[in-house]
Amino acid sequence: MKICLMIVVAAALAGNSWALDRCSVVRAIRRGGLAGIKGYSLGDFVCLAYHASRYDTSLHRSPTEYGIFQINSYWWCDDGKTPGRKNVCRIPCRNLLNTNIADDVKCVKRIVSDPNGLAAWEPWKKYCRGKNLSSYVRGC
Ligand SMILES: *[C@@H]1O[C@H](CO)[C@@H](O)[C@H](O)[C@H]1NC(C)=O
Ligand SMILES: [Ca+2]
Repeated sequence: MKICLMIVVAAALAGNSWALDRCSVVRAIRRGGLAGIKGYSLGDFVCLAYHASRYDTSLHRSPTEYGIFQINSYWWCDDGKTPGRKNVCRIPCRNLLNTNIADDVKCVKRIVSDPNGLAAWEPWKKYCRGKNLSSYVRGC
């Protein structure tokens, strides 16, 4: 039992990632009031989070993309190093890598208000736009 637990802990540390479950993502997006903006559904935002990061709030594989929505450090957050960064969301990029995604959702709300809307995200265009997204919100 103890060994079992140690293996689980070691695996979690080695993986260094923190994925939320789907319904937690649904709830945070709902609370943030994203659904309905510019005609986008709750499913559009959940689908985006899934295809951007697989709900991994710690994802930071590219040096300029942060967290569950892969928010970019040129326009939206301050990582203290991206040249010319605008920090439109007024947030340190590291705050986009923790498991509280209320602030991430708030930043998405700002990003979506731009003319491109969700088309700012390639994964949304590729996997979510025009698709039946009911499975992303089912049961939550
Ligand atoms: C979307 O898919 C679900 C089953 O996965 C189905 O029940 C529903 O009718 C579909 N909606 C549309 C608009 O096709
Ligand atoms: Ca956060």
